[in-house]
Amino acid sequence: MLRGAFQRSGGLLRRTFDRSSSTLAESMVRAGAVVSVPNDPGALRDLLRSIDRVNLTRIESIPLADDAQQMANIHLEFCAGTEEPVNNTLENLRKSPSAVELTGVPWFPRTQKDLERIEGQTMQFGEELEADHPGFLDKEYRKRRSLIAQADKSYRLGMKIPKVNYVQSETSTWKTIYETMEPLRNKHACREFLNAFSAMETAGIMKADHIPQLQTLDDYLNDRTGWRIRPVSGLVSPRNFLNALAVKVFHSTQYIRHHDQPLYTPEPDICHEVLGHIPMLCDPGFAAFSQEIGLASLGASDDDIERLARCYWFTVEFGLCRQDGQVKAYGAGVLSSYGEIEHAIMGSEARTLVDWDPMVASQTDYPITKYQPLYFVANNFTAARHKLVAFTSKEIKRPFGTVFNDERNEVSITWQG
Ligand code: HBI
Ligand code: NLE
Ligand code: FE
Repeated sequence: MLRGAFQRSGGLLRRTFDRSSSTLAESMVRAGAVVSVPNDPGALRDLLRSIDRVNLTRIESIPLADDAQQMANIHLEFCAGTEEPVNNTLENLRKSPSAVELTGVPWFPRTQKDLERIEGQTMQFGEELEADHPGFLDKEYRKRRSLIAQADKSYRLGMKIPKVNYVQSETSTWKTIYETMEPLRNKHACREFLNAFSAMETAGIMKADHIPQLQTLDDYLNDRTGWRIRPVSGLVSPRNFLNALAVKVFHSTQYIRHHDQPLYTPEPDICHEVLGHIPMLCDPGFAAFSQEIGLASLGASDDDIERLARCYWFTVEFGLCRQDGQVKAYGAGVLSSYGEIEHAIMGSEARTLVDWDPMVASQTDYPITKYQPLYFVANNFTAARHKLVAFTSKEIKRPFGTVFNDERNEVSITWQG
């Protein structure tokens, strides 16, 4: 059971990994293992002999269900500059007489600080515009974007998020979206969104003629639900993106879409993040739902990451819900596109609505460059989360469970043996 032990770059949506920005820490080969050893004297010592020529970065016992339990379960993580010693250690562990059961698990964060290890890793799509993008041939636009990207790339934990001095044309794109969206949002957005949005307007953070700075939003959001924003220069791999949700971190872009096509862009941009995601993350029920997807993604196999990414897409990005007998929008991709919101809510012939069902969503493909043909409709975020938990606890195959410890602000591992 050692397949998928390495942290791999995700290939979903056929975007490739940009390694040019890797620093030394990021180019380490990392692996983890959850090892079951007999609860006998000497067993742990035998196990540790297996660990050779790698840096042991975590060794932690997983709490036993009770003292009489025969097996102790240990979560190990280690890294090295090349694959060979890491492979060798996994091989040794597998042969160790004490390791009754061993499963290689991809590296995953347990705290916000752990995310330092994935800093600076983005996928190419976000930074190198593709040929059909309105900004592809616009040299000025491209220059501007890479300037903003450069600042975000050098962001490290603990720093203030780089401030962007948006120029007049950028502010005017924002204003167009903000104002065009206003009546649509009041008509079609769910109540959680509208409450959060008007609170932000009252606080002076949301307004039509000024793009808010991510640092301001980070402080505001952290006060409400304990979530943090990390600036990022483009797309993060699905695994890293979902893993971060488990520790209440949302990766956010800071550049803005091309001014020629404000009504819809396939990429995330500052308008999508701020007019879609951030208000929703101020709602505790929705935040808990998002975090649950993240918790399920920790140490999951590549296949399961893909299934969870689909669940994420059909809820956090493009989810609809029922409120007072009407269909409303809560997905950020719907809330940030004045083209798509009308299509989603009113376009009766052009799209299909089905009840939120994670099993179905996890198997359904979606287009990423046009309006969605299919939307899932939830009843409320608590019910939606319960359905998700029922699905992940049955369908996501891992040798352990993950829960968030609010007091310690970190993920705890539980044994489900
Ligand atoms: N990266 N920066 C960024 N923003 C996203 O919204 C995003 C991402 N990577 C993957 C992703 N979204 C999802 O669609 C899933 O694949 C998890
Ligand atoms: N289509 C959305 C918008 O135009 O705001 C962005 C979606 C990002 C996944
Ligand atoms: Fe998004």
